Amino acid sequence: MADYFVQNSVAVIQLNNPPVNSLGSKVRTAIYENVQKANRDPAVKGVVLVGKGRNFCAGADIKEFDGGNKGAWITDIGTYMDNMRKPVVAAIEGVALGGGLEVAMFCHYRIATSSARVGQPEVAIGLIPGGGGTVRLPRAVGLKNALDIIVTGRHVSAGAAAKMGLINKIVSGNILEEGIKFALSKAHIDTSIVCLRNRSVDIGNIDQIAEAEMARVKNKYRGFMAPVFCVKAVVENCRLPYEKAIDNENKIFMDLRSSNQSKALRYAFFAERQISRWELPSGGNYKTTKPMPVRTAGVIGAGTMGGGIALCLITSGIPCVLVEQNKEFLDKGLELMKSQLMMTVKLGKMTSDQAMKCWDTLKPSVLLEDMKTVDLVIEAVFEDLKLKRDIFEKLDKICKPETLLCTNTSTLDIDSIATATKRQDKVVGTHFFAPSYIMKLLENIYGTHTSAETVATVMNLGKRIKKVSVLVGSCTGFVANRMSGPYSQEGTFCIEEGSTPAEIDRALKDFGMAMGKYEVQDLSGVDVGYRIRREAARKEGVELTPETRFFRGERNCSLVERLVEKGRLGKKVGKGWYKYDSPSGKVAHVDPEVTEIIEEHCRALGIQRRNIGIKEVMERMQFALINEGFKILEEGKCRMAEEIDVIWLYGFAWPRYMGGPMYFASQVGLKKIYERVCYYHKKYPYSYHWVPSSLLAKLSESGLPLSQWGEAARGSKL
Ligand code: 3H9
Repeated sequence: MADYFVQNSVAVIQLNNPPVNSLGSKVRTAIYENVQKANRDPAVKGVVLVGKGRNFCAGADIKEFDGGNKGAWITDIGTYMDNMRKPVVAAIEGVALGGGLEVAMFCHYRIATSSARVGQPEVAIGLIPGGGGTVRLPRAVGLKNALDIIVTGRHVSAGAAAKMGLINKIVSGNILEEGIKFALSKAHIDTSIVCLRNRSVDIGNIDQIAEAEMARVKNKYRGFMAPVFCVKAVVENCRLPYEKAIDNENKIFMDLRSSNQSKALRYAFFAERQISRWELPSGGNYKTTKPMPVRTAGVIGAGTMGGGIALCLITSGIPCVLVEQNKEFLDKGLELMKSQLMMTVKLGKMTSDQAMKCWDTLKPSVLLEDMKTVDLVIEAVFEDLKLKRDIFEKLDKICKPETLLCTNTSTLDIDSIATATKRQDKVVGTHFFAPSYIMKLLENIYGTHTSAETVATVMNLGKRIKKVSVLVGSCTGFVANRMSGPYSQEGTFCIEEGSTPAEIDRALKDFGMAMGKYEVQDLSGVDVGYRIRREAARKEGVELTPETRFFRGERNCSLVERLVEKGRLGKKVGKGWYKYDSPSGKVAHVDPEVTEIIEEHCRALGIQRRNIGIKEVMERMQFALINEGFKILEEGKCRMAEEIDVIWLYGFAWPRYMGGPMYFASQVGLKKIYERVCYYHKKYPYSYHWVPSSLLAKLSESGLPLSQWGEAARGSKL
């Protein structure tokens, strides 16, 4: 857990808890015991704390938070070190985060390599620093810097930390050797002078700073508890004597640790890591399969999706050929891409020099033949099966035999596209979310013949272009859009039955969603889903109209048709579910005309509107999508509930402090959800999404935890 040896009269305590040297109880105890041992040994002149492997320490072992406290508590180690007269040096390589940075702040000195990063990221898992961070960091870097680091949880480079006074020296040699040298050089200096505990904080205009920061945080992190408590703790602790401040921090930390928000955020932290452990039902997994090298890539379609994808590639160092059908469309796409890239520069995420260099790696073209040398192509054209098949057939002939052919379809079956080629093993879905340059989610979809190597390559590509990649099986709408269907439909049925778009949007935002369902629909275009459904119906010889109550024997959501026919296509025309001052207007105003359209629609169809409570609306929207989530697990389209949750966190901005819809279901209780799904199924037999999932039925009786739902779906637990 922590190795101990003496070198050149310096005791070395080397944290040894792979993979990231987290501070589990055994590590804490080992540090405490070894520091005491070094202090007792008269031959030891100084102490170096260092990490084994790539990192100093990633903080507390988050997995231990669900149990009680065992072993030495971290601040006791700090108090002991504060009283040591031998210099203790933290020698930081990799990361010193959370409790890791706190341990480093117990030390009298901190040295680091230039690539090292430090930070207090506890806020991301619903906590405040709990090992003295809110007390010592302001003493090291001042109140304002400490607030920034603790509230944002951001990683700070060693260089920036040195400028703030948190790191005493940046070193370039071997970190352990440098640590020993540094400790010996400080052996004769009084440690009490440099001990952070003994420093005071300048609290000059603390009231003003606190008030401004609290207002900013409440607005920016709406719904999140931890950022508010971070401000509260730092400000209070700057005013309290050291011991009292530590007690205050400990109390807040413990309260947050047992809060539902922190539990959900900790779940999300591990869920995000678990989803990279993909496995194909046909064999092959993340451990056994190597990705193919992707040196160059191609994108077909320079529209908003294609252009955004091409930007993701070039800004991640992957040269890209971008093909459009004609020069006019290409130029239009390039214009938009350029403005997005300039925005990245304006936001300080890259220099204009770097942006120019990226731009030079883009090769715009109107010739599909220019795809002949690339390693991977992503097709991002209009959602039309015939068009996509046609492109894939051509690509199959043009591209190198080993080139992967990816489709950015959001709904179409992968096999139906793959069969247009003679390389079905190299065809895969890569579903980006709009706007594709910004949204973090990448839903990768395997078809019947997609090889493990192809999957490994797109999962790895996702990582390279800084997306969160989730692997799912092919079905209509895949996971994201398939689940969002019942959610949207139930909302709109509830409007027909008596609710309003504004009422629903308010409730969703109160729940924590970043935007309301109808605000989102206005933004993406009310007509988008309508056109897809209308086209599908036409192919079956059905003309969808606002009067169509049933389609394929199922209750049809025809209110949307009514809106589209009245020209309310969304924000792009200044009116949809809401009205806007202009297509670029920020504020969505409730429009009495929409109320009239809804009422007229209900009269025409004989729908009796009633006083529908918002509780029922939320239950119907959320339980319908959860029921669909269980069907997805049941059909093996996902391997674990965590995959569904990550898709909702990143694709639909589900509030992270609610974990995701499946985690939310585990908190509500599956028995209750199953009963309500059965109730609505009886009440609305023509809405197929209310047919209860058989997996949900079984799990509602089993009491199995969420982590085992995937296995249960595969039949090994129930
Ligand atoms: C805290 O410190 C509270 C204190 O104030 C008070 C008490 C002392 N615990 O992300 P990766 C695992 S709260 C347990 O894939 P990377 C992770 O699950 C803590 N496990 O690698 C994964 O396991 P697996 C504050 C942890 O190189 C493996 O390590 N600290 C922890 O992309 C590799 O992780 C944080 O919040 C942990 N603390 O990124 C830091 N950290 O292989 C959280 C990682 O089984 N950690 N694991 O899936 C991180 O930000 C990143 O993991 C890190 C490495 C940057 C360290």
